[in-house]
Amino acid sequence: MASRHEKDKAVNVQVLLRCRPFSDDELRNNAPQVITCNDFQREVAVSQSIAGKQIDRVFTFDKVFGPSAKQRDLYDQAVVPIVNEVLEGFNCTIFAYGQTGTGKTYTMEGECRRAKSGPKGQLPPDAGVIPRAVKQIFDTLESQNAEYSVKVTFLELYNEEITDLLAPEELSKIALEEKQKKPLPLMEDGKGGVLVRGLEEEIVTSADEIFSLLERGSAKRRTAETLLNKQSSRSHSLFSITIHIKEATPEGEELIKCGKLNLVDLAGSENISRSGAREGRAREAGEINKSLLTLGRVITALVEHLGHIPYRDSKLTRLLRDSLGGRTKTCIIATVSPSVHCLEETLSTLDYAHRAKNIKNRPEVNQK
Ligand code: ADP
Ligand code: ZZD
Repeated sequence: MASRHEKDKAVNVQVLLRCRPFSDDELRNNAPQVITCNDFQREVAVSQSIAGKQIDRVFTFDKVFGPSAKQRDLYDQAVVPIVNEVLEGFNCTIFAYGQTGTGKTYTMEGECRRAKSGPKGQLPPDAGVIPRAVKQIFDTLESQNAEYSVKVTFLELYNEEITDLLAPEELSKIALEEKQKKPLPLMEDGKGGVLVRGLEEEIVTSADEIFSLLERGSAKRRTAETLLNKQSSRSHSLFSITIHIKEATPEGEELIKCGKLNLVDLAGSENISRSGAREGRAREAGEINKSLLTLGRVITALVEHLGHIPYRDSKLTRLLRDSLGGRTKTCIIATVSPSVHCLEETLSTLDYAHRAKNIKNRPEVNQK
């Protein structure tokens, strides 16, 4: 039986909702708006009128970011505290979940359209969670006088195969296809976790160094996408940053704090539409996204307290097992479009995200 003390440590997965603004296309076509965000009340209202009847549904989340919320607003309000916990020695994970085109990559990575013109040492306004977290981590580490080390990994999961986005680029199609035949294997690490054998772990000493690695990663992803005809909406990406900080206790003993931040950009949620007909056709086409499907099943098993949690059924859930009912602090950012044209998928995203609020984790500091 779990002691009362242990029970008290259980914390729910935090679920945030972000609704993107209308795109220029949607504005031109006067797409009707069906989503209304009340950031202050943490509520999202979905309104539609069917055959003259008005239907309204309201969902409440831990935080809501409406169309006018900027990258910086979301980061400052939702991510700064998470990164601080990583610096305190917790493991934390942020997932972006939603239909393709709703802003998962914009939220997690961002864009750097006007990056070059910006003042040195500052991020472009469209920078997403990854570059901002990297900057916050190094700004903090550099302002303290403790010894530290930082390492990063960046991988892509496509069709249950892992590709290393940081491995030095091989530009030829043949080299890429060769590599693709030998995707990196997942192995048990003997400590209850898993590791990706052969994954490049880059030890980095500055934010700028990570930014050049990200550039290499993005370029590699684009090349692979084109050459191998990948459909990016079906891939998951996982950027991880691990920090070790050496501290002295007041008694003069040495203490090593270790924190890890996982930033996950999931495949488009339309890839697992609940519609049976679509699933049937998709399955024939070999398009079922096993990892996304298993993620949904793991969440169901956790919130319904089923005895068996099917972590082992996909690479994604094996890699991120500890984030789902384990000792990692987890946050899900669900992304939606305001337009009526996305209504069905939006409702499915809202239901999925709302249900995930019931997952409980028991975060623990890693300390040696
Ligand atoms: P996804 O990764 O979910 O497929 P993207 O991140 O590619 O979606 O976003 C789709 C488009 O919408 C991109 O052009 C992106 O710049 C834009 N976009 C998404 N979210 C926002 C936002 N919150 N503010 C402004 N533009 C956004
Ligand atoms: N979303 C863009 C990359 C893309 O899909 O290509 S934006 C951020 C996190 C992880 C990887 C890339 C980035 C990105 C970037 C773009 C170009 C070169 C390097 C990195 C980025 C965006 C804003 C600030 C910093 C990095």
